[in-house]
Amino acid sequence: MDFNPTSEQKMIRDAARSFARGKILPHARRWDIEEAYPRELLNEMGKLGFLGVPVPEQYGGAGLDYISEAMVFEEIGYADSSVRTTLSVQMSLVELTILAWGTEEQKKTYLPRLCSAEWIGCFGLTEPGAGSDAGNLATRAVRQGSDWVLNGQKTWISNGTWADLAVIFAQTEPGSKHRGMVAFLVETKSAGFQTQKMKGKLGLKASDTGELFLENVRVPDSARLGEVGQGFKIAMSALDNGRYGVASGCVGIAQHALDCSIAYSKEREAFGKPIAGFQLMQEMLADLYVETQAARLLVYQAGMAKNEGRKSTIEVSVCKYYASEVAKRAADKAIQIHGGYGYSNEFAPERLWRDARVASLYEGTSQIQQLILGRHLTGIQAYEDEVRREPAQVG
Ligand code: COS
Repeated sequence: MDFNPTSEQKMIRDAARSFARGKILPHARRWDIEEAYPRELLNEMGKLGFLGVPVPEQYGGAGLDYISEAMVFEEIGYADSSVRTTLSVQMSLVELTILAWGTEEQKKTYLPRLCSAEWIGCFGLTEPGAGSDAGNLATRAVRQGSDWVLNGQKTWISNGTWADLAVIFAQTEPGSKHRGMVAFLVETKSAGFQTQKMKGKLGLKASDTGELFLENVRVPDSARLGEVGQGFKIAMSALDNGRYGVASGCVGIAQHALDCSIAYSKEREAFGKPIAGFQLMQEMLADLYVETQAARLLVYQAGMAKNEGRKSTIEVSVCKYYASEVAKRAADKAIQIHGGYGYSNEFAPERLWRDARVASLYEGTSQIQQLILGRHLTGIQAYEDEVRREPAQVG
């Protein structure tokens, strides 16, 4: 076990840090207020290799390891979780899913475009009536000759209105639950494919979130990802990557909360002294530091499993659960340390707090992670009706 980053990992981390602190952080507050960031930012990140970190070079990626990927997510997430969310969906949920399940043709066609940000991808699993219960899809896929016809609606889709390519999950046999699920790579310019922006989010305001509407969208059988009946497994294995990205981004939120709290507490005076010297402040800073570092190490533990090519579901659930809860607590503590100023968008903690909130909802709630871990520890499957009582998903 070695906790020291390799020279390659250091290089990509430093490049991501300098890009994030120079080109994202100074604008994050404005983008949050304007509820958008410039699409061209992604092209710049594509050129630097941040959009295809673990994708092999032959498909246009950077060919690096999963710890490097986590470091990029942490650095971008430190600056702006909206931008990190775009990156997570693009890299973890779309590219890595095509890499794992796609045909050679699909990999060659789509991965270089996605790694360079020429194309944007989204992940169409969540529906108005299916969030945590991801096997309960209403979107239908019906075979017609050599084509498939897709009908349905997806909601809370990150990158939804920007996307050129959507991974769409659908049901082939209603009533068969996850056994009849199938996945497709659907180009969003296809006839019958429409999107609509979702507004009014608490956080991640600058990120693109949309609804997808599929009305008689016809795709060839060659657009199918994996086999009919493998859709649920594809979705779950994709989430093993997606949740890892969310957890890494949460470490970035927590680190930002810690850094700005240290800086503020050394500057701000009360009772004639910098508040950093008061022990109750130091207690909060110490907790922030320990929890951030613990979350980071749990992310690296999952990254090591991924680097070794092992199934990482458990390690990923552990770090997603912990890091997303830590990010919320850290942002909350940062507000407390900043006092009244923490309640204003003039300072970072307010945005960190709003952005952190979604992390224990999307890509599997904290309760879903507990359920996965509970099953793992006891060997007992949760009761079906318990799964259905989960709150609605954001994804
Ligand atoms: N990787 C590969 N396959 C997996 C898997 C994983 N991580 N997790 C489950 N599977 C497979 C199982 O092996 C099983 O296969 P068989 O039918 O061949 O035995 C199948 O998928 C069904 O698994 P399971 O019985 O565990 O499914 P459940 O319906 O009980 O669902 C939960 C399990 C609740 C954990 C799952 O539905 C889930 O993660 N829900 C949350 C979805 C989510 O995160 N949504 C967020 C929006 S998407 S951005």
